[in-house]
Amino acid sequence: MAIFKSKLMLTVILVTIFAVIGFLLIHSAKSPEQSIKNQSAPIIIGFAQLGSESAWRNANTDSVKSASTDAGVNLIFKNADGSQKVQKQIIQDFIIQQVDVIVFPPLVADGWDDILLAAKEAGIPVIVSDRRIEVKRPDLYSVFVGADFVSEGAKAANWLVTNTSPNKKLNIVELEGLAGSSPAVDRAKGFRQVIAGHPNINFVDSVSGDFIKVRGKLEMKKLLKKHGRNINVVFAHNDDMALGAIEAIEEYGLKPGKDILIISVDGERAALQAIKAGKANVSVECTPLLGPVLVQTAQRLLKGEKLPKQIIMEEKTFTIKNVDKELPLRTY
Ligand code: GYE
Repeated sequence: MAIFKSKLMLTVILVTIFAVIGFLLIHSAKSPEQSIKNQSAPIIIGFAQLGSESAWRNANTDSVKSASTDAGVNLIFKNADGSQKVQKQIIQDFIIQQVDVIVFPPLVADGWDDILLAAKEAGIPVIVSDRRIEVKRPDLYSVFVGADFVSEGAKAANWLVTNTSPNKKLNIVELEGLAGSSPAVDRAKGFRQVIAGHPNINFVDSVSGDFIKVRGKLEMKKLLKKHGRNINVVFAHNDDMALGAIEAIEEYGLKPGKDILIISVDGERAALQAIKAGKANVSVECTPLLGPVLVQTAQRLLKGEKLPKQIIMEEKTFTIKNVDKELPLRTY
C-alpha cells in the first residue's frame, strides 16, 4: 500500500513538472514578428549609404557603424557607390527583409517618392540622414537628422564680407558639390543670399567637382587656365574640393589663402591643418558624426515617441582664430 502511494505521488510530481516545462516552452517561443517588437530584442537598422566620395562620407560611415555597435543595434550597412538607382534598390531590399527602421542620406534631393511610399505601405519608418530630401508628401519619412546647408553657405559668405574691404572688387569661382544634391543647392543659395548686398563681390564661374578632391583639383586647373590671376576667391562646397584646389593653385604658382582666398565647408582635420598653414581661410563645420543621434532617433521612433520632423546639428566655423584650439579635437 505504501509503495502504491509513493508511486502515485511520484507520477503526480512528474506530470506536474512536465506540465510546467511544457507551459514555459510554449509561452517563451514567439513568432519572428513578435520578437522584433519585443522591447529587449536588438532593433534592426538598414542603412543605405550613398557612396565614399569624401573624407566626410567615410567619417559618416564610421560614425554610423560604431554608434550601432555601442548601442547593441543590429545594423545592416550597404553602400550605393554614388548611384541613386542602387540606393533605391538597397532600400527595396530592406523593405523585403522587413528591417525595423530604414536610414539613408539621399544622394540627390528628388526622385524618392515611389520607394518611400513602398516603405510606408510596409509599415517601416524612414529616417532621412545628412542630406535634405524633396518629397510630395511630408509623411513619406519620419524624421530628418542633419545640417542646415543654407545657413552653412551663409556663414561661409559672412566670413568673406566681414574679412575683406567693401571697396575691393572680388571675383569668386565656385566649386559646386554634386548637381541636384541638397548640400550643393543649399550652400550655393545661402552664400548668394549674403553676397547679394555686396556689389563688389561677383561670381565669375561655377563648376561642379562632385564633392571629390581630384575633381576639385582638375576643375581648379581649368579655371586658372581660363581666368588666371583674376580669381580672388574660391568657394568650394566641401573641404575635399578645396584641398584639391589648393594643390592646383600651388602648382600654378600662386599662394592659396593669400593670393586666392579659400572658403569651404565640412571642417575636416586636413582643412583645419591647411588653415593653420595659412593655405586656407575658413571652413564652416558640417558634422558627419551623426551615428549616435541616428541610432537614438531610431530607438525613440520604435518606442512610439513623438519626435520633431527635423533634428538639426549645431555647427561651428573654423578660422585662424580658433584653429589651434579646435585642431586637436577633430576626429575626421
Ligand atoms: O559636405 C561632403 C560630402 O552630404 C553634407 O557630402 C554631406 C556632404 C559633405 O561628400 O563632403
